[in-house]
Amino acid sequence: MDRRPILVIATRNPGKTAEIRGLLQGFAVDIRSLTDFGPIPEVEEDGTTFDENAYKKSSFAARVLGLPALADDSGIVVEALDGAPGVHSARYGGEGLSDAERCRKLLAAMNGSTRRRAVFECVISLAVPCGPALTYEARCEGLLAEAPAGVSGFGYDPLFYYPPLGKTFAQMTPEEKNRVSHRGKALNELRAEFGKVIQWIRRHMPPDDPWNRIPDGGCPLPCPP
Ligand code: ITT
Repeated sequence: MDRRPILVIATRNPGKTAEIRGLLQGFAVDIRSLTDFGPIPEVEEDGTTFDENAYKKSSFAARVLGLPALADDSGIVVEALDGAPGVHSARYGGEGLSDAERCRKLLAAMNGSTRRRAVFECVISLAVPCGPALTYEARCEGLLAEAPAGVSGFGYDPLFYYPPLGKTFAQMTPEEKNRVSHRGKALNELRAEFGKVIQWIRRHMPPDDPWNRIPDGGCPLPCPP
């Protein structure tokens, strides 16, 4: 039986799950996603900031499952649209649209504007069942392309042109995107202090929890490359 401590990735977005799993690879932690636990009620993401929504998702999952949970709230903030879609990125244009339809909707809203600056923002919240949470946040600045380009990634990746590499997120390999993206940067901060994060989780979990059976001293888990 796997006795490694469990960390839940509290997202229903498969694109995010894949990226977060990739970024947390190499740690001796059993990473589970919400789909590993059967039906769990959905949290209403009615916060006005990425921060609020990230905490809502992580603390809800941690409380319901009794396990440390990591959530991501993110979105694309477009200057010419006064910050839209922002926290509403996942449902921009209405429920039930595909990623491609949302991209088309965003391009149509830009109506040929020459102001193309856009920022991807991400807040990662890691909560324990008794309530407290750690927060990491990062952003990535770029431009909205005039037309979709590339097939990798998810969401608005085909529209997000990153000038330093001369391509959209959807034209990058996962490794390239992770090095520069909002999510990659936020999770790299977490990775950089993973030893401390583990100590923090341990203090908030019961003494007999697998998190508290990690040996004491130094970085208690194998560090990623
Ligand atoms: P969860 O709440 O279950 O995590 P979600 O997709 O609803 O999934 P958000 O509320 O955080 O997540 O919405 C984020 C949306 O922003 C996401 O659905 C994409 O449309 C977009 N987005 C965020 N990060 C992105 C990225 O790296 N590439 C492309 N689009 C991204």
